[in-house]
Amino acid sequence: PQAIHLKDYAPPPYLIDTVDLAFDLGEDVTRVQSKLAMRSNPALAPASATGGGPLVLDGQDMRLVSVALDGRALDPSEYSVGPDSLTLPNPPADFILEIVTELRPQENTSLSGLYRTSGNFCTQCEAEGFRKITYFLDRPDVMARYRTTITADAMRYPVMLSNGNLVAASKMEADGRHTVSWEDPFAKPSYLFALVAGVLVHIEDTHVTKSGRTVALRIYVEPGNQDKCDHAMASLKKSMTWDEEVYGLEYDLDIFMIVAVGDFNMGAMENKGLNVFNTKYVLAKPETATDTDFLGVEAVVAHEYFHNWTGNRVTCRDWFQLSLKEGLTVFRDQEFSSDMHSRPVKRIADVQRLRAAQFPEDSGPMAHPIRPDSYIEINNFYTTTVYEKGAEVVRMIHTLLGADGFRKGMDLYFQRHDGQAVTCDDFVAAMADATSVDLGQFRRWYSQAGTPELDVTGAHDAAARTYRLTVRQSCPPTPGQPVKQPFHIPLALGLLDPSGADMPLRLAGEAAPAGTSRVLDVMEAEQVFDFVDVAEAPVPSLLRGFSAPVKLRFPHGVDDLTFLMANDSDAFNRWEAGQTLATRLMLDLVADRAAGRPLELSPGFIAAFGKILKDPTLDPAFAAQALTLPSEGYLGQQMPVIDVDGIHEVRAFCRRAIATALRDDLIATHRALGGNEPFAIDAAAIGRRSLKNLALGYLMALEESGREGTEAVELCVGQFHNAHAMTDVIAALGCLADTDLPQREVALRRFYDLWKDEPLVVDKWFSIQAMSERPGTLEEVKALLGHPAFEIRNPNKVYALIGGFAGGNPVRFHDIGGGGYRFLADQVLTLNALNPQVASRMVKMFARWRKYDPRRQALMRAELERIVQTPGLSRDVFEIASKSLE
Ligand code: B3K
Ligand code: ZN
Repeated sequence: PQAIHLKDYAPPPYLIDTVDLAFDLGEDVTRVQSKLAMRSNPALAPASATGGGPLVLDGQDMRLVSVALDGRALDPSEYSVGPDSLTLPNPPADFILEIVTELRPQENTSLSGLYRTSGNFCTQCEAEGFRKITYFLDRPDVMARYRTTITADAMRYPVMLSNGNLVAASKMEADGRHTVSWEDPFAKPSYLFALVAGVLVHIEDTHVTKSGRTVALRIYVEPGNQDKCDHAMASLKKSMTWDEEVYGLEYDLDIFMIVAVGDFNMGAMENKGLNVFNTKYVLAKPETATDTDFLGVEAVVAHEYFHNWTGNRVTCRDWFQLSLKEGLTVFRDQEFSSDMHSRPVKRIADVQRLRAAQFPEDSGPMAHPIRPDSYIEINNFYTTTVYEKGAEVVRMIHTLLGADGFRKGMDLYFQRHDGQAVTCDDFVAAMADATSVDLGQFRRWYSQAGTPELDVTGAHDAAARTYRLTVRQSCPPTPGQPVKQPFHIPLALGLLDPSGADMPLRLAGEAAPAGTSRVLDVMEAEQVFDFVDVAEAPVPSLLRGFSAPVKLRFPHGVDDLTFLMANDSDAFNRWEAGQTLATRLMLDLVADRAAGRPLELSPGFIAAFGKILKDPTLDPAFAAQALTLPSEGYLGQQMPVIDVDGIHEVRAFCRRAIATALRDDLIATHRALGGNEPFAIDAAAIGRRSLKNLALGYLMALEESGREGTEAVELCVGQFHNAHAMTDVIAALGCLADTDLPQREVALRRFYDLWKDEPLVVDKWFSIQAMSERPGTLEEVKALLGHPAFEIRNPNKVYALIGGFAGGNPVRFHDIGGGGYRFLADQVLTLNALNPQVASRMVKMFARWRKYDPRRQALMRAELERIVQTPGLSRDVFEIASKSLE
């Protein structure tokens, strides 16, 4: 397979002004007629009678039936068809092209293009699925106006939807079929096209925009799911209001539709006026969805809605610019969720996610800049780097410009580029031009991969009353980028005086202090910042709010970290200080264990935990985050060679030590928060549930310790059987799943029996078993592949069972016997033939094989080699597996 490079970008030789599509949906064959109004691209050369040279249309996995140019049917000698293209050697400057193709959606297991889900028809066109529907210039810089006509059996497909507004609908004809037409007045790239047809029910609401237009809002689901749509609808309405208030952006069509489907490769898709969602991000009611699910629905509904402006009205010139829409839209959905709930709690969750997934990607074989330079398969670049690090880059611009400056930049961006397909450079230029902030050096964030590292030291001079911070930045090499230029890093900080208060901050040369928390511009490889009027040695609070996606090192002592945990005015850094302390202590214990020394957890650390647990003034949601030990994955990242078993054992040891010491407080916390209060999905109620379930988790760490554990097991089993909210049920079931108690099987069986008709709940049942730390988990996972509820063609099932095991169960997946690796490779090869995008997500779990000990390295490497050598590999899997081996 060939790599595609950003530097080779060339504008399209032809443009398409309008697209008329007619779908005839059939059980066996679906026929698509496409009528394109085309002309040679005037931006390229003065229009000539001979047109713009050869026209190469993208297309694959279809049968071409006919081609006509300006009404004349072409003879097959007048064009050529390849496996992924249709070429007309020399069309005129201006013409109508009519193409008829035939597809078999029922055989399309890739879930890209037109496919079937639960008997319904559905499309997914981003990034390159439209070319599986008809021959087209399937690239985002070709924007056209679409009219879509759909004909199908009226009984089987009573609902037929496409982008834009409904312009015509027929009654059932004599042949039992009916027809509808939709028209989208906004020019869009082909990746935003959508069609849905089938048996669907909907709930409906309206939103009145700030300027007074009424928009119809509809959420379509399969019959039986109407009772799980209210939260998605409420989230949509909040998103629409938020975008009006914060960015002045209104919705632009008369109707906005969401359709939830059970078979979907990712979370959701922002098709113009017709978002298609994975059911996971629509369906939610307290009995079936956890708090995490509710928050996920809200965030993804908002994300897809926000794309209407950041992605659809202004789209990407090419797929290298993906972060233009994704980084910006993730930033917007993060800010929305922060405004809806608790800002620090959301920030902590987002940073945890970045560290858990993006930092490893950025230091592994697949590391790439947020604007990649090349790809083999674009679907492999919908990464946490493009999305989450992309959002961090936008957040840094927001920090550098301030909220008002950022808004001015957004206004200018839309003023300049509405209706266009543009680049990341265009976005940065709008931000800089609107505010005259120099973002020249900042642009390196778009071109350089890798997580920068900041080494900071501080020196107080009591006589001179100064405090000098020395900041050194570096960035490790990444594939193709051995040497990096310094980044422009916004470093937010404060200095705490011995009482714990923020000191006024005045840099040498400044006339007066400017605030107590400020942002330094770190631009050089090494830079000093001199603060004056610093009477006593301060404790610095650095990178407040995680102001840049970097790794920060500062030689804080244990006392300083404990002090920051208790006093920092920046909530994120209070949490961070605790995590830094815990990480340090736990890594020391891993070393102790490796050296055969006995393990002991610092009593001071346990006491600090106890203080947080008992502090009635703390937000319970924040307390739950502060009392969560760094994950096994995060600890592993801090080691040169990941000690899989050592980390697992030490983390379990620390949980037991904390639970033993704080047992009574944990029980009290669980009891105080444990009543079956009426369910609410606000930040306060979510926070109380998370602290309660954190306490339960710790208590269940005592389960093996005889009498002490009995009460914990009773609490847990009681919660499992009596709780109404899925959050509480799942928390208890998750604890039981790690045990060998007889109640484990009882609970798992009961849970399945209760919920076997709710696929999303069954997914939870699969993933809880896949993530069990019990030694026999791999065998259970293999057996579950044969369970009647498991379906390898359904991405959610694969992510729950196979992904849950390989991605969420480090100690069992990385078992030294290699059985976990063999299992994953087998599944990758099965999936490769069915659904390359899903297969590729699974094979990524091998990418960091070099971080392990020689024995595990050899085992993983052998599996990657077996995969690469398999004939018929998709580009998706080939790219990840081969780059992982490089
Ligand atoms: N834009 C889609 C992702 C499409 C992924 C294609 N492989 C969802 C989103 O980011 O909103
Ligand atoms: Zn997106």
